[in-house]
Amino acid sequence: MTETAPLALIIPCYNEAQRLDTDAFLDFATAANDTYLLFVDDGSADNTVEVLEGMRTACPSRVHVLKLPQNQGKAEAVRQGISYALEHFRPAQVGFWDADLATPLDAVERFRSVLHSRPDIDMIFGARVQLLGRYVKRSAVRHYLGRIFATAVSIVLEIPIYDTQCGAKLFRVGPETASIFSQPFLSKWVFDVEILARYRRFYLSCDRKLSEAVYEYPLECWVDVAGSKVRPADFFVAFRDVVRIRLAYFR
Ligand SMILES: Nc1nc2c(ncn2[C@@H]2O[C@H](COP(=O)(O)OP(=O)(O)O)[C@@H](O)[C@H]2O)c(=O)[nH]1
Ligand SMILES: [Mg+2]
Repeated sequence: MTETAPLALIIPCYNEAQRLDTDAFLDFATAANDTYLLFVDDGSADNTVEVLEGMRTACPSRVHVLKLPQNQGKAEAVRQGISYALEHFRPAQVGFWDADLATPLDAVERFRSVLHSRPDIDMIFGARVQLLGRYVKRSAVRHYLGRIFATAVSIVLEIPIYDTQCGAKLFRVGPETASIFSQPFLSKWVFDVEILARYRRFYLSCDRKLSEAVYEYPLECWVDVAGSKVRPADFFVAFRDVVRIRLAYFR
């Protein structure tokens, strides 16, 4: 079945049965009548699939579930979700959102309004910037590690980006989108950086600049939700992956 939707939002889920705020997702799905939610179960070992099926039953027109037979990591779960959504829903916008709702869903409409008002922008990235008047709560350690990482990425990608790793991102669908997501990523952890590297390579072919196509949206609210499966050692893996991305995409 092929459907059309202005927005298809992918929510990668790995062992999320305990954390998933099903009411928040269902309220959002019911209110946003031009949006499909595609939950991708990444081979969870808990009863995530049951929880997802429950949401689908409650709102079958808006909630879809894609089940991966085994755990493949967030990068592949997002990639498969986006490819599936492009093929089945023919959306005008796609995106992905962390299942823990560290970024609340009300930011989705704010991101979309930027895509509407700025035709020059192809992607909106949530940015976790601690400014007065906003509620951005991250542990000091994660904040400073994040700053070091973002600085390294801006040097490697040669763009002054503040936050590549926030799990809230939307993309305008264009003729290039399917091919950006068609091949598995090299990196399990910093595929966000790899997406940028892929767009950069595409823009080079049409004389555009990556830095002029990305909009970082300073989030009004972001809360580090307990239960993260990312370990401190992944910080070093992330650096290694950034180097691999540079070698693979900047030749
Ligand atoms: N850690 C992890 N997350 C996954 C995996 N597959 C999908 N995800 C999803 O990726 C998102 C981010 O995970 P989380 O543990 O909150 O990471 P963090 O907030 O970046 O520390 C959540 O929606 C997870 O369910 C996986 O294999 N490992
Ligand atoms: Mg999280």
